[in-house]
Amino acid sequence: MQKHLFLGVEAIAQGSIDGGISGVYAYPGTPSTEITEFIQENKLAIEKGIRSKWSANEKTAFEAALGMSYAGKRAMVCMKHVGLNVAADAFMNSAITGINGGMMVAVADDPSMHSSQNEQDSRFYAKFAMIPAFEPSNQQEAYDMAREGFQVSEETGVPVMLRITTRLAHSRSGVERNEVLHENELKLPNDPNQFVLLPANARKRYKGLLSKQQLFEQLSENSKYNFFKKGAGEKLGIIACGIAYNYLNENFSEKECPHSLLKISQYPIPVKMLAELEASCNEVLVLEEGYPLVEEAVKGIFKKAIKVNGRLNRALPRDGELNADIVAKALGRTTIEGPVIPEIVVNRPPALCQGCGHHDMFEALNEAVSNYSKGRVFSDIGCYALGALPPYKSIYSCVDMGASVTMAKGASDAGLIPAIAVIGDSTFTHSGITGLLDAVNDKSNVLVIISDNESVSMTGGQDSSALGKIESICEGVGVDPKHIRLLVPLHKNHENMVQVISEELTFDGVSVIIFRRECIQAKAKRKRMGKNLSTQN
Ligand SMILES: Cc1ncc(C[n+]2csc(CCOP(=O)(O)OP(=O)(O)O)c2C)c(N)n1
Ligand code: SF4
Repeated sequence: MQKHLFLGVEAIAQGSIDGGISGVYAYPGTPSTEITEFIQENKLAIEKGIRSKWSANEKTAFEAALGMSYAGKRAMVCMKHVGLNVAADAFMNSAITGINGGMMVAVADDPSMHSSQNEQDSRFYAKFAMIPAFEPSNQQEAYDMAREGFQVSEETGVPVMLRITTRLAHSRSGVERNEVLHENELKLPNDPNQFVLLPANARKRYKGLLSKQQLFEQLSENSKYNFFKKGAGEKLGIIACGIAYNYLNENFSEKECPHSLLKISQYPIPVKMLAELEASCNEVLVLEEGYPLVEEAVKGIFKKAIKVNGRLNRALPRDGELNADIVAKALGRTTIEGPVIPEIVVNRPPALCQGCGHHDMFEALNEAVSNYSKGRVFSDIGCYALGALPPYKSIYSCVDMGASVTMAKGASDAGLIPAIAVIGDSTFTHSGITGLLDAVNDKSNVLVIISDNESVSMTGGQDSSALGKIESICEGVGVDPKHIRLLVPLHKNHENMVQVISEELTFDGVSVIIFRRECIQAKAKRKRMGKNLSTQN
């Protein structure tokens, strides 16, 4: 059969199309973005009319997917790991409502924080919500799990999680496709109260979720993605989860792994298989990408005193990604070190593109705030967060999406004057609007700068939900139209920009300055694709 050379994210996208989804809902975030982009551009998905536009944030995406599932159809929701924090309320409750059409939560974690604020491990969320989770060890498994996961969701009655990490998301391997499954027909839930989480009903449904835990364990014990294999050696047993199984195999490509091995790619942990491993060795090494979830759990499950090696006892580094060499070292095998990097080759920090409007904005902002001491500009997450680095060093916070507005508001409440927020257009509609509403309701003394480059640039120039709507949103939440100012961030406008910022800094109340100029990278991409900016959304 013909093989396709798919990235992990593409394998998930193709698997979900072949698995019969009627819609994908997502907000961009590395390393998950290309799952949705693949579906948006895929010929079969377009022919089938699979719904695939970007959502305003991960919570709206999650709830829309749950709504599609309510209507009986199969739906996937995709996000990066921190996006699951935003969707967490809906996510936790969806385990209790359960699903109607199959629902998959595809989450991409970013250990080593290549492009993230933290390296949290989404498997904990699956455990927290008490739902089954899949963790592929390669691209073929990613495809198969995405294709079959909707059926598992329908059989168990709960959403299932598909968790990947950066290397699997962004590396390629051959994938064999399977037959394309039909989409579900529209069908309402049999129980009209299923999705009504009023306390009396929620209590009943929660007991139902608890009673399914045994079934989830059985599915893990019988999963084709999990297995136990007894090795020749008596001493060491290995537990390899997800992509760590691949790293282990890389170490034994020339011969069989001599150790007893438990591969885990479906959770909850298969406890019976774990008992077989326990019986076969007297020391265990746990290889898992992310936090020590399995490592902590097995200590409470093993019946005999058995030494557990892993991240907690530093047999492996406590943080960051694993790789084949790290695994080799933990196994006491020799590794071949590459050449030492000469001192002249230094890491270059990321920088704003030449010609980016953010340069002009920070130059004007720095000049306008130069009369005040440092530490008064709160930023958000987007390309403009690079304003924390030289040469601008303009901003003093970057915490989570939307936090610029609310942190500036809190600092202003504490008496910090002036308190300034810098937020991008996409982040503003993701979670800045409600913070602005708080500031308006409290008559806080804040200046909110919205850097509107008319795209979601940091993640590759996706369409922004904010396009053409920012002024009316600000007015709608109650900002005085006299204090909603529009500027074009160009060098020739520098004096005027400094003047407008200085004026608004003297205003005691909520003011908004919109810096509007399209991101030059997004503009080039849009032109290549023959798209018109005004018709994007
Ligand atoms: C909860 C969450 N979701 C997604 C991301 C990934 N992400 C980082 S910045 C960003 C959007 C930035 O867009 P915008 O605010 O318009 O700024 P720009 O990069 O265009 O300047 C996204 C989606 C994230 N860090 N956190
Ligand atoms: S991608 Fe766009 S917004 Fe980001 S730095 Fe480059 S030009 Fe600026």
